[in-house]
Amino acid sequence: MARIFQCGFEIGASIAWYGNQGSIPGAGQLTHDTSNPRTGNFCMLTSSGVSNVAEHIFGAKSTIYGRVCFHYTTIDDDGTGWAHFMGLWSGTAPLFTVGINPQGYPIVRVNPTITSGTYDKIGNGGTVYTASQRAPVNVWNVLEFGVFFGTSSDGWFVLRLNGITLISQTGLTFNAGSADRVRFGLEMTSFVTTMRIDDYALNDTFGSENTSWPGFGGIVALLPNADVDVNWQISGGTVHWDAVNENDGDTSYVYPNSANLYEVFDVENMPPDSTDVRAVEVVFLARRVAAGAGSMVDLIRSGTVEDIGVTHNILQSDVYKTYFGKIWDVNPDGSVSWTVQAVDALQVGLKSL
Ligand SMILES: [Ca+2]
Ligand SMILES: [Ca+2]
Ligand SMILES: [Ca+2]
Repeated sequence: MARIFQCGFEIGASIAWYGNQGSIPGAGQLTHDTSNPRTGNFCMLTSSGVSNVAEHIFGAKSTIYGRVCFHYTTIDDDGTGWAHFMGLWSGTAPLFTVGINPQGYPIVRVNPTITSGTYDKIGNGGTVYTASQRAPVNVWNVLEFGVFFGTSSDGWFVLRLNGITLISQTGLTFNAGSADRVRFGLEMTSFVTTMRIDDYALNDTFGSENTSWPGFGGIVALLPNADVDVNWQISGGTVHWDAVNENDGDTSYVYPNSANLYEVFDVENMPPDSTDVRAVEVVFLARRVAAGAGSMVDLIRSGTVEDIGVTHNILQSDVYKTYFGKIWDVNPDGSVSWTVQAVDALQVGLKSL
């Protein structure tokens, strides 16, 4: 484990993002948009006050490096609000929040609090640290941080904007020694602008890859484009990959009618200008229509190696939800760094349990 979370909103449209079944009462679905994403086909967008937040649980981490990219159109010199992009939490306690203020200065909140208003899903209040440099408008900005959740005046964080360190703070005492989840999306109040968000990445410090600053990379979707080993039932078509390469609700989909059935596809190649691959993840949409069994596992096949991901207990729901799979930091075929060629040859899929 090294990359512990990533999201480029690449499945698109109005999806409830509940990660690995973490949920936030009252939180809205994230609004996706195809206009001017930083990378890939989609970003998150809003043009007014909003509280669209989802949660993903990754397990307790004492040191985290992260990235979120944002694009906004208007500086409000009189505004008193904020836009929050991400909060790192320990259970029900927020520890660390990043965002910007209406004047365009990045902000960090340490030990933020939860208020009773609408904008309480990521974290508010706490000790606020404000960067000394504005983020430029009408360009994609890369906001990165490193944070150590020390609980006895040994905590620290560093904040970078577009590769430049703007805040470096030590001597902090956090309310908990680790974060186990991220709340991501957008909370914006008293701040009128068009705000886009894209390309979240969180790394821990373990393993051989993705152990520090995420850098300026981005996330692209490689959609299924050929059937390889398809054994599920299909509705709304005859070619399996074509039923699962878009977000069209119940118009076309596949479903297993018994356990231990593979549904494996080839996927699109990397974009032609790609030079480096940092991680691979299988992300999919699913819903369960009735009570009963609904478990599946994500998997990849690389070379002659099949590697099984994480077990997903699909939620019974009227709407499709997004499921984040295992993140492979290295190619399981040889435990080596990914190459563009290896990803071009990759097969991905699910197996019913
Ligand atoms: Ca994107
Ligand atoms: Ca479909
Ligand atoms: Ca391919």
